Amino acid sequence: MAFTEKAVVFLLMMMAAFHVSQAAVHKVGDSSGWTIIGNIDYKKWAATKNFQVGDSIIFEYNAKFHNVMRVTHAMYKSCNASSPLTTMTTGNDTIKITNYGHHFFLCGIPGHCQAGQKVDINVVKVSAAAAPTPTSAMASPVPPANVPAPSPNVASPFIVAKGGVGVLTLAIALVAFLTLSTHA
Ligand SMILES: [Cu+2]
Repeated sequence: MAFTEKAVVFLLMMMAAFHVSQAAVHKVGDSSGWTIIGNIDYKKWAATKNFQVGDSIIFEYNAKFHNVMRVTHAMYKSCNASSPLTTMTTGNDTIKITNYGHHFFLCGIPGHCQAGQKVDINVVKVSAAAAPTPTSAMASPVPPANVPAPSPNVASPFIVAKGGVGVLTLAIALVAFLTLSTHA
């Protein structure tokens, strides 16, 4: 392999590493959006996603017919829309995930939640094995990717975790690059 090829491989690996650290945007229901038409299985939709702190969730819908209510687990289970934690009504609502755990949403229009217009966004904590300590991240010659932080008080643990994953991938890429160089 020529040096330029190896450089390209390394660059691609770098890009992959930075991609890991990028905050994602998840549109609820994908192209269908937030609706009761088509019997969309939002549980199934959520199961295919990997939600992380720092990601954004977008609810897109016709504001004449739907809304978005953030509710508790009990309210989610029973489709109780009487006292939501927050209500959004613009038809294009973005929620930034700032903490781990379950985030429950439903449509507050009578009958819609019962018809399946409810979603449980479960944000799983990055495992300890996947996220190296801040010390190892600081020892790395490559600075972690710049991740837009939600707000100062919740930002620090998130940056460490996300930056840590990026740095780990970078380290793997570096090792792969060195291996390629040695075996040329
Ligand atoms: Cu609705």
